[in-house]
Amino acid sequence: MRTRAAVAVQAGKPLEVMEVNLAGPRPGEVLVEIKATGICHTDEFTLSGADPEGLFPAILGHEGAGVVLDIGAGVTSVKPGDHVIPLYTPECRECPSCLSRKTNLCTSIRATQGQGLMPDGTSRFSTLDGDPILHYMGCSTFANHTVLPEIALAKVRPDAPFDKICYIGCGVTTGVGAVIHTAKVEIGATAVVFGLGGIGLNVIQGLRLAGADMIIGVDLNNSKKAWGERFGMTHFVNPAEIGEDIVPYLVNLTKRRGDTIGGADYTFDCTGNVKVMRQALECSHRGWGQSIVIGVAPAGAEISTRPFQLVTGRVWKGTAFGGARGRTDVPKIVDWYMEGKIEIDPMITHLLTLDEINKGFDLMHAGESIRSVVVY
Ligand code: NAD
Ligand code: AHE
Ligand code: ZN
Repeated sequence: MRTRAAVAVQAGKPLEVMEVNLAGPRPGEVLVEIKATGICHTDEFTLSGADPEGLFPAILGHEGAGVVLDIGAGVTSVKPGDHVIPLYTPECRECPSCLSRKTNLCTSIRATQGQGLMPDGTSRFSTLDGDPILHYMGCSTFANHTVLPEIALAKVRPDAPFDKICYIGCGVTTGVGAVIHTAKVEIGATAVVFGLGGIGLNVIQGLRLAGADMIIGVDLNNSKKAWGERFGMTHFVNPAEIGEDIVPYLVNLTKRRGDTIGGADYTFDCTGNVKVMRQALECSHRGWGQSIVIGVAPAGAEISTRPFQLVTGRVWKGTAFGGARGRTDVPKIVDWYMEGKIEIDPMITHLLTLDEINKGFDLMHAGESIRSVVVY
């Protein structure tokens, strides 16, 4: 079949909206009509050329929601008409990683996914001239129709709106999940969130859900203060305006109830900046502070700190997709949204057509959007 897609032809160039060929689902695969897709900072990261795994030409996008149109041989868990969210972290429930119960990082198709290919080593997308176009993160939601492995689809309730739940395909699950699955934040905790964008605000609403007492947001953009407060932030700090080093400032701010050491119980990097990752670790509490790396850093970037920071009990952790097991946890997060336990609507600041998709990247660069969503 033919479908319309925004193709990343070359690193650093705007996406090109065009008709492309899409081959039907092979065994174990599913054809999905994408109804809506968010634009995540990671799409921008790959398009910019900073992603060591970035390949071109490719159809980016990994934060979608849609409807199953057709299934390949052997597919049993979804059928035409089902509403689904694509999963860049699949859940096969059979590989050593899934069976370990220690990680959400299913490894069954990661190698081909990183090469922009389906598990059989081929692409379903091609130009109208027949040249292959690569998949991206196994999802390619910047195409109106896409093919995914069955294990990379979460079946969700049919009454949930596509233009909101697409955000659960990455940002919401990553932010809320980092709090609940990765950090396992407890009632009464203190926390610092660096970067109040599409991910950081979801960390903040996850902290509110978990019952944290003190939720400090850190951002260079003062317009993020009101955004953070909207979702439960209790204190805002702009590092450019405090006139001192951010680490001792935050350590002092978190001294409470007779604790003269200071430091947050949990800190989260949602910037992708390795200097910020170090600040986040070093402002976590001596003896037990946990610092969670969510941001994705460019090729060649490295983190550093004095080993003494770890010797004295701070823990540096990372999280992908908020530690969520997609087919198990994503339908539950959709339920939380539909039951009003978490908010999504106010964070979707811009609705765009596919033809306007590059505007979504411009809004992100200008710091004007939280989430732009393309509706097909
Ligand atoms: P975003 O652009 O919406 O937000 C980033 C925020 O960080 C902005 O508000 C910006 O002003 C702020 N910021 C930038 N530099 C800063 C600094 N030095 N100090 C304080 N604040 C600073 O991006 P997003 O969509 O929220 O994504 C955030 C990061 O998370 C990206 O690196 C993205 O690739 C990554 N990400 C990771 C996962 C995962 O599974 N680990 C999932 C999704 C996104
Ligand atoms: N390809 C990059 C890393 C990109 C990355 O870390 N991706 C996150 C999801 S970001 C979603 O917005 C992730 O899930 N990583 C785990 C994985 O297996 O890719 C690089 O540096 O090579
Ligand atoms: Zn993402």
